Amino acid sequence: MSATPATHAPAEPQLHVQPVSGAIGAEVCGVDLGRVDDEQFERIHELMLRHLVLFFPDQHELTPEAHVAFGRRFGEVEVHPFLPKLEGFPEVTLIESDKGGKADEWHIDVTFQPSPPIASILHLVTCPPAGGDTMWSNQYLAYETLSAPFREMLEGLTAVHVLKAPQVGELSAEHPVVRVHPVTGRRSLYVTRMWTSHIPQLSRHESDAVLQHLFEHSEQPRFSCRHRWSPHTVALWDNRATQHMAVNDYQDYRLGQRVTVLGDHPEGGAPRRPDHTPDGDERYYPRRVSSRYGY
Ligand SMILES: O=C(O)CCC(=O)C(=O)O
Repeated sequence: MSATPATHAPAEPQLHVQPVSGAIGAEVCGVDLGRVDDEQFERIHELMLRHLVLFFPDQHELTPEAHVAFGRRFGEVEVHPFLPKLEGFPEVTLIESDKGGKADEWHIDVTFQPSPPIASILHLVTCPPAGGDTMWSNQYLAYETLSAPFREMLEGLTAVHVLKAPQVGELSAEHPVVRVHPVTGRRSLYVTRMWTSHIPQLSRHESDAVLQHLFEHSEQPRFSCRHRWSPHTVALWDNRATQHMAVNDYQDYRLGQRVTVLGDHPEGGAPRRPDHTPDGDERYYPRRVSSRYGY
């Protein structure tokens, strides 16, 4: 009887993946984010592209160094222009409930910058006994469920995203209303209630009406998942094709530490110009500018 030769093929990474809704999100168990090997990283990256937000429970040992190192596997990590940071770790932004850290409006992270983050990694260190959940919404689905004529109308339009904050004055950037994901090639809606002020190719009234419709459309529960936190769960999301918001229904202390990854310049279809020229009495001015905290 001949002996079966030992096989030295690398083991399949033992990740257990469980989708958390029909639209977006999966829980991933069986990995220590402080010790991710190349093979596990490739699998996590692929899962992020597929599910858009991943939840890694029980990351009790995740140090700030390891959190930043995990972020660096995706690309250069951001130092946020002004949000509070963990002492000694400028790349770790603090989301602290008793210091205004309640991001309770739908948003895409940092779109008021020309190059917004591609991904965010949030380590929930302390959470209230109940409440303080976070929701994510799938912006591929939001785009794909618009009617064909409406999608056609949006093609090539841009939107201006504005932050006004005492620490930095005004920051703004212009991005396509519909962007094309650089890896998957899929189109997604890329406007967001917290930051998007106007569509410069439309009149003010048209822009307000179109944006209001897009905000309401993109925030629907049918595109979303809602995550109930336990301490030391880490969420990783693709900031190019999602929006998120934290539900502000609690009073107890809540602390998150976030690392965000740079490396993107949102691209859409061929731009449609020129910008709208105001005529008569109609003053084109973006009516809705945000003065929120700066996520
Ligand atoms: O606190 C949360 O759950 C979400 C925080 C947030 O919106 C962000 O990190 O951009």
